[in-house]
Amino acid sequence: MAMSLPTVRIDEDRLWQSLMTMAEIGATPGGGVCRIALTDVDREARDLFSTWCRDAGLDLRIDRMGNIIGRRTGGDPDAPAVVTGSHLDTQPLGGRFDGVYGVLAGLEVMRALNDAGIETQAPLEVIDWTDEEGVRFAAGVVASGVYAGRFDLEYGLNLPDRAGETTFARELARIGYDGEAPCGGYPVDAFFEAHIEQGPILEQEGVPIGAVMGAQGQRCYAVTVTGEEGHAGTLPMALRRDAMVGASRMIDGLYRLAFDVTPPPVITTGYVSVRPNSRNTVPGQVVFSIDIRHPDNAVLADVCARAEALCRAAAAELGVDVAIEESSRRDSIAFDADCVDVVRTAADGLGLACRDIYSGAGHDACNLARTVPTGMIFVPCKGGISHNEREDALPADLAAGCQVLLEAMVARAGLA
Ligand code: HGY
Ligand code: MN
Ligand code: MN
Repeated sequence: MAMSLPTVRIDEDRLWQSLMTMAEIGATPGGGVCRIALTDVDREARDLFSTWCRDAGLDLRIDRMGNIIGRRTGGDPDAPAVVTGSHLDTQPLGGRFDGVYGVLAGLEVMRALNDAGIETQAPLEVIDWTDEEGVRFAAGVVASGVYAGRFDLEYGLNLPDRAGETTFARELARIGYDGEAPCGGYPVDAFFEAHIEQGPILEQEGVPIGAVMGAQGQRCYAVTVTGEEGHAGTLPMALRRDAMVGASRMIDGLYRLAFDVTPPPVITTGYVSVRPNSRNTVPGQVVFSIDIRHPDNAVLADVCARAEALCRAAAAELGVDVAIEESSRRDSIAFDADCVDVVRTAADGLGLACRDIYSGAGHDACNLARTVPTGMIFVPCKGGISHNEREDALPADLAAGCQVLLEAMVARAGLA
């Protein structure tokens, strides 16, 4: 397919400026962003995105999981839409591009088509998916999961936050994004997500576009280690049931396990909470997270079984109790061959080098791919750094990915 729209160019400066303006919301002293889902800062970002969508003439709706959907009608307004989007929420010490690039690149596609006076045959939509990162509620991508039919609505709305103080539904209502539109359950023609690679390959190879083939599988756990509180000065070591020592032994074992499998999984303990968390009390309870990922589902299952076994063995050795709760799981997923090809062809038509690539990170696209033809477009980020305040990307790379997104969406939607 030749380039379908030689005259329609996205505006690199407008895209960059939108990203920098959005990055001011939740800006951290280290140059990153903290916009945790369903906080007041998230609401501020949502409000700004909603205003920009309206300014671009999009019809705006909020669905039951708070997903914000900007719709640009087409020649056939009843045709299933070609959809794009990503997430505005971030990690606590997140970057200025993870997620937000995909949302604002989608908006820039709409703006560029407006400027050129082009109408597509199928409608286009751009979505901000609620709580992709899962920092406060469960293990992430829950709103796109409900939309794609992976989770039921009640499960999503009733999710407790990690502190056990509120629920997803209450926080949605508190920030005014408890929408009434149905969350999924209607036909969608295709979904494309533009995202920084969050890894080093594209930058190292000097390739501006990644045609994403799929994403690895993932399982997340919350592990509760229970011992007994005691006096740090009087309780003899031999009599202690120290939950911190138990958790430490398990976490170290999990780290070593990752180097004992080929090709290796990735295993991370990202949070630990200690009770009573006092210098001079032997910890009675420690709760920690486990995030295990691997491209091969069978290997992933085997690594998870070994991980659980080593936690139980450590507990038995130290005389503490252990409870292991799975908080989420997602099999590895392959994206739609036609959508992957549309991305490759769009890059080729623009004279942009493109290579097939596999995603180590999870994305909302992984949920959509279960029921909708889905593709992703990766662009380089500096040093492959992400989930880090130093996350960075070049305006030209972000613009190139956005131009490919425009071409891919129009190729799929057709011209009115
Ligand atoms: O965890 C992930 O892979 C995504 O960045 N939320
Ligand atoms: Mn992301
Ligand atoms: Mn992320």
